[in-house]
Amino acid sequence: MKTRAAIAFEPNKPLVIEEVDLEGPKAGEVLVEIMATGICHTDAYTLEGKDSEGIFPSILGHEGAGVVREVGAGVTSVEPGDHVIPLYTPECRTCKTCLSQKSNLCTSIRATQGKGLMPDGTSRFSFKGQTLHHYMGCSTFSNFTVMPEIAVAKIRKDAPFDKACYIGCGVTTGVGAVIWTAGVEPGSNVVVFGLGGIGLNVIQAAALVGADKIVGVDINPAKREIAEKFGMTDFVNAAEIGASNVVDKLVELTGGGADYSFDCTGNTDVMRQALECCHRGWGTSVVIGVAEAGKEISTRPFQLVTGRVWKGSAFGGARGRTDTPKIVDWYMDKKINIDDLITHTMPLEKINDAFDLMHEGKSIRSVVVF
Ligand code: NAD
Ligand code: AHE
Ligand code: ZN
Repeated sequence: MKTRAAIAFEPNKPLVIEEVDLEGPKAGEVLVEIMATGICHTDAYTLEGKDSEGIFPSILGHEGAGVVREVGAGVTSVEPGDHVIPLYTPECRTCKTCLSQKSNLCTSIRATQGKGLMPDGTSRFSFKGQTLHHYMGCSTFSNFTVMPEIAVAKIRKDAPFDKACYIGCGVTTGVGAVIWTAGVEPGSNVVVFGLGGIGLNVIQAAALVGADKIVGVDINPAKREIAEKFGMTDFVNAAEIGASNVVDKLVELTGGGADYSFDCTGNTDVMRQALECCHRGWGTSVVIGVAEAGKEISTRPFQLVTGRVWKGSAFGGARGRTDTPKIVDWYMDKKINIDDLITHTMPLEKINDAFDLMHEGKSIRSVVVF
């Protein structure tokens, strides 16, 4: 079939909207009509050539929602007409990791996914005879995409696509990091670095679980107002006070250090600040931000010897098919606010504007509606 898609032909060039060719689903796969997709900073990072797994040409996008239109042989868990969220972290429920229940990082198709291919080692997308690669197993910047059955979460049909798509990455990543990765307890002092599409979800989840102080750190003061609306109690403008003063300021504000901190910037210097602002003896820092290829984190080992814990979180630690539908319920039950974080919606033809708005610090989330 033909489908409209935004193609990333090469790094640092605008996406190009074209009619591309899409092969139908093979055994264990489903054809999904993407109704809406968010644009996450990770899409921008890959488009900028910063992702060591970035492949061109490809169809980016990993934050979608849509409808199953066709299923391949042997598919049993979904059927045409089901509403789904594509999962870049699938849940096969049979691999060592899924069975361990210790992590959400299902390994069953990770190798081919990282090469921009379906589990059988081929791509379903092409343009004028040239292979186009899949991205994070999703490629939601296409009106239709093919996904492995284990990589779609079936969700309720009354959830609006233009909001539910954000649960495909940003909402689940931020909320899940607080609830599942960190396990933030009521009364905790929390510090959040980067008040964007992820950080604001960390803030709303910290408020939801009853955190005491929720300190937000950003270099863009325009983020302050919305962060306060989502539960931030204190704001630190890192650009104003200077990077070298950030840790001292946060230790002072939290009365000795954060119980939990979260990096939602992808900047490795900020990751260090996030660890070092944690309370001696127990403070835990969660790396959510994705750093550029070749970057490394560092700190004095003494920071860990004295009890601080450094950990990371992918997709908020959420088990895709099990947990994502729950987050949709929380949204529909008004326990979490998604509407106010979606600052811009646009047709596919305007998708490059979403990247500009993100880089200019003018959007929280942009959503393309097909
Ligand atoms: P965003 O662009 O919406 O927000 C980033 C924010 O960080 C902005 O408000 C920006 O002003 C702020 N910032 C930049 N430099 C800073 C600094 N030095 N100090 C403080 N704040 C600073 O991006 P997003 O969509 O929220 O994504 C945030 C990060 O999370 C990205 O690295 C993205 O790739 C990553 N991410 C990771 C996962 C995961 O599963 N681990 C999932 C989604 C996104
Ligand atoms: N491909 C990069 C790493 C990118 C990365 O860490 N991705 C996150 C999700 S970001 C969503 O916006 C993730 O889930 N990672 C786990 C995984 O298995 O990819 C690199 O460094 O090679
Ligand atoms: Zn993302």
